[in-house]
Amino acid sequence: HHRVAILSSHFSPVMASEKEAALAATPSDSPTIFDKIISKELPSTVVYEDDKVLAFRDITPQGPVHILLIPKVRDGLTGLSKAEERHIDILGRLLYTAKLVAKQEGLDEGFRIVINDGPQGCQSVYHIHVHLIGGRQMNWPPG
Ligand code: TR5
Repeated sequence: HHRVAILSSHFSPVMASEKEAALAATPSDSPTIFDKIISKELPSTVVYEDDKVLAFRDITPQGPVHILLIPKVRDGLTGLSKAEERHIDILGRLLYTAKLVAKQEGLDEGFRIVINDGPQGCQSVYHIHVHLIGGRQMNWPPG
């Protein structure tokens, strides 16, 4: 039993995270873990904060730098596919802030921006977020 647990966690990290995404993949308007990060009820490593945007380090980094940028108020923006005209300002602000944070993190050679959407996009948290990943050579196409 113990051995099975070790094998499954050691040899199936991709399957585990895909399963996690699939399990969490029911798009929902319920509060998410990010609300607790915004309220500081849960600790996170904040790298940038203003009145509209919070940026903090991803707990499972996919590169030397992996930061999530989120709107402090979700306002129905569970994912990019739910964007309405009223979200145009915050969407622009998230991307512009990603550029500022990339500079702050010294990602002068480049970086990757990702927004996962929905089950097929492997979205696992239904509070829109921009991934900023860098500090290593990226590959294309993504998985
Ligand atoms: O899969 P998508 O695109 O929805 O991205 C969600 C991201 O949130 C993943 O990269 C997770 O690693 C990240 N995540 C999940 C949690 C978490 C986090 N990043 C920082 N801190 C976190 N806490 C405290 N708890 C999480 N469940």
